[in-house]
Amino acid sequence: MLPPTGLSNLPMIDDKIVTIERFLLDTQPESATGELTAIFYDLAVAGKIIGAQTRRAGLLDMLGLAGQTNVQGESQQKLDLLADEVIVRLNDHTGRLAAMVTEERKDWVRIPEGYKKGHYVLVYDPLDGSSNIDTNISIGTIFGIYRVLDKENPGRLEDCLQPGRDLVAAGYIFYGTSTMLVYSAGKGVHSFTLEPSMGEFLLSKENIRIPEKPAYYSVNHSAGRTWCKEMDNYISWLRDEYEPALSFRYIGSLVADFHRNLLHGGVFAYPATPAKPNGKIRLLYEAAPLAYLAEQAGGYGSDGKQRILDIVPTELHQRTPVFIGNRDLVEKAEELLKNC
Ligand code: FDP
Repeated sequence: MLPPTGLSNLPMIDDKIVTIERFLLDTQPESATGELTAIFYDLAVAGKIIGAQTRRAGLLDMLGLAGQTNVQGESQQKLDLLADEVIVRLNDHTGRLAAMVTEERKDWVRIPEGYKKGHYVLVYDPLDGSSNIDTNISIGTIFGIYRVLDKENPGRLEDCLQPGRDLVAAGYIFYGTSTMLVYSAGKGVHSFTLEPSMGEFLLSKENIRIPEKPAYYSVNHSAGRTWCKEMDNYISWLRDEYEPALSFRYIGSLVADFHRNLLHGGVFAYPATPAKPNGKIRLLYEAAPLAYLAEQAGGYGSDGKQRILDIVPTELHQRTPVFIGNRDLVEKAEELLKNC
């Protein structure tokens, strides 16, 4: 049955319009305190603010470099700093978090004096793919949420250095042709699309599964001249042997590449090279949350030798090679790269 006129342009599931707030409340376990749900809701608000600023960036002279470099020595874009500030200011006083780790700050973020510490830790990359901002390419915010290790003594470095297998939830907010929030709290992957005139995230896909037949492989081919020969073999296998034939797509904006491969099937690879022995992608707030989402959607994430979710971080800003996507495509990387 066609929905009544005027509703046909709203995302609906089984003829129902479901807001993110409704979905979060309806799907939280009975025993839940509501703390995690509230963190999600604040992240959705952050997504609305960052999405709005991203769209206005060209008008407001927010594009371009802010004249500083972050902890990885990369130039910080003005929007990176703004996105980071939005997330900290929305979350540091709510009493739900005990610590935050962000790509933009060298040390982990403490809860300011005078505010209660909560039981969760938020790790995030406020604006991933930011080297693409100036050219109007889709970018995103990636996040992961952990429980503190000791509720009696919350907010320590150890709380921040947990392996991805202990994530309570993870997701990303994607600033593309529309703004989308995609998350999992351990029971499937769900996406919400921002209805811009109402400012509401509406459920657009429930229980996303990576299609069994993948469509794409994504890697920066220009790094190929320095790959080990096993990596060359892997790429040849993807390009020349895999059936059905895969198409090559690489945006160079991780959330955008991951999102496309999640919906259409495929693998995103950022391998090690002699110049970048640990690749480029950060373990804590990029690789682990996306590997968690991939596994929740029936896929897999590996560093080429082991499951990404089993890597215990020793540093906040540690990098890792990544292969994330359909399980068979990622397992083939592990098989071929054993001796790389
Ligand atoms: P960016 O430097 O623009 O922030 O992790 C950072 C990242 O982008 C990813 O979003 C992206 O997948 C990757 O780097 C692109 O790196 P290359 O330009 O080396 O391919």
